[in-house]
Amino acid sequence: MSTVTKSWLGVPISEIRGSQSPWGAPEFPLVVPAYNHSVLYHVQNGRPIDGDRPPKPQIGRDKWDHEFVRMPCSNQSLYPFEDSNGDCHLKKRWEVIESSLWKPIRDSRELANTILSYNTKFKKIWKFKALHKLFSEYLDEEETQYFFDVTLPEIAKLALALPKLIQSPIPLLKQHKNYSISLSQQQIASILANAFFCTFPRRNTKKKSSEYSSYPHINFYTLYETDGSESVLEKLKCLCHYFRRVCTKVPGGVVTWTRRSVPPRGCPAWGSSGSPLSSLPLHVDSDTTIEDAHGLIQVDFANKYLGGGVLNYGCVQEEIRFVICPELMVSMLFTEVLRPNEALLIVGCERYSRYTGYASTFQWAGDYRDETPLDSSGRRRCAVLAIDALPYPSTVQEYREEMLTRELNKAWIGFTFHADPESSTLQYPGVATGNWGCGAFGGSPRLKGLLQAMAAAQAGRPLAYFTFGDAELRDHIVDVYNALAKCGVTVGQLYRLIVRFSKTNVLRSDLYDFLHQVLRDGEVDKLRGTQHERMETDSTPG
Ligand code: AR6
Repeated sequence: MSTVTKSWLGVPISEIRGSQSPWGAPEFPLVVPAYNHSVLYHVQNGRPIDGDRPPKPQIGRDKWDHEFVRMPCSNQSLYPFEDSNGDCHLKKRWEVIESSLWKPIRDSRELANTILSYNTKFKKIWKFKALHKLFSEYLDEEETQYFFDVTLPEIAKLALALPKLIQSPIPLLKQHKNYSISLSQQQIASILANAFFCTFPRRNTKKKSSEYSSYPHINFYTLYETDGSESVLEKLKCLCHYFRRVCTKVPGGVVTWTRRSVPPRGCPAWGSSGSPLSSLPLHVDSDTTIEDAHGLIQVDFANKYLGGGVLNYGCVQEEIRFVICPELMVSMLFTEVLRPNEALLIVGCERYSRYTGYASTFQWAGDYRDETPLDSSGRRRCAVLAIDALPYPSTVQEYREEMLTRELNKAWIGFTFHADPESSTLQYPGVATGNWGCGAFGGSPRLKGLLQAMAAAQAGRPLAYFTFGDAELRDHIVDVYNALAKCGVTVGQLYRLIVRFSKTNVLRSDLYDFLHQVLRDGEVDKLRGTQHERMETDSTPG
């Protein structure tokens, strides 16, 4: 008889989703054009999109200012070009892009020259090392041939279709804004084709004084400029695969981006929160990855500059997610750097690639057919929540009270997306997360696990925590959570216990040992007293 050991503890995943099926939870709000929602395609009397044929573009007028993405095809996009006498003239850049992309491109040298033909300032700077390495050393000859013969001409067509496919301006998702943008997958493909050919104006510099210094990179040149380490080349394979797929059959769905910004006074007073931890359905799994937690709100361990190092050397959770689901990369076109009290939710992206490995061992592992159903607005029922933790050079810093509050607020702002703050019942779907801030950012999973559980309990959202292969962490999180829940500990009490730990014990003992000890000593009863006093003081009129 074989013994099957399960990889999870806590409640079954169906309790996190709110149903047996991954798709049983309520849908997110429909796509409806509004003062706070720009829909770049035509929505016909709210008619649902079937997902088979791409919707038509919304008609509008180009805007060339600080509120909107400056488009490469704008009539106002001018660029200095030298004539044969060496004199400089301003020319419409799109005309140059058009004439360059219509010409055949037979190898990576010609591709590099094409890109430089409308980025002339970088002629002596950009070397395209990774691009050359990919096509002349890494891929086999047949694959390279297929790319230049078949895929690349289609990517060029897709890029050149931009003015036809996007006819109304794309607003920037600026700081302090609560705003949504919806684009069709076809529009997204055209944007990414332009990013591939590095056509977006004013996006090739990161100087502090430059217009887009507070936005991520979008033109792919930063990736081409790396030294072409294996993980970079594998990321490029994922991106080429995406183009092969969308060029073969244009996807017909749509994707919505929503930025949420909550002023600090709108965040919970953590020290006096009376939400019981026992109200939180918690599922902890050591084997599954976040992207496979279908139907849940999947956390992206983000950089405040969305995408992090995806167009560079980065190859951890966020970057991998972005290359297997490249539609997420469009966030980088319009999302200004996230503030501490902001989060971004992306609903509807499709996954195109499989992968193996992680970081330096990351590899593209072939095509992925995404079977996620569409919602009534034509979006895949996949929600990716970008929240950025802070990087911590030391444990002591991570435990500082303002840092604890910062991370709690950040997680809570993300977890309460589209939640009903008045509702006392659980809000579905739940959240799928894990060691947020604990890899590249150096945080501690034992602390971040509890902080995210507190934010979820406060938000009324069930939580699935994926420990990424760490069975011991899984067991410890569940042990400490069960002990806290059994003693009726509230979010506020736990917050104060962590603050106490941070003031005395951080360098000497372990947070979970400390909490177990406190519970054994019956100190929670004393805390109950202080919480009562504190709540009374909070409500005493000044
Ligand atoms: N599913 C579940 N857990 C995962 C997965 C996954 N697919 N991938 C990784 N983990 P990290 P951070 C676990 O370093 O510390 C990027 O450059 C694994 O235990 O990606 O928040 C961003 O752009 C891993 O060690 O997130 C930011 O700049 C841990 O999650 C920065 O990294 C943390 O993954 C964010 O760093």
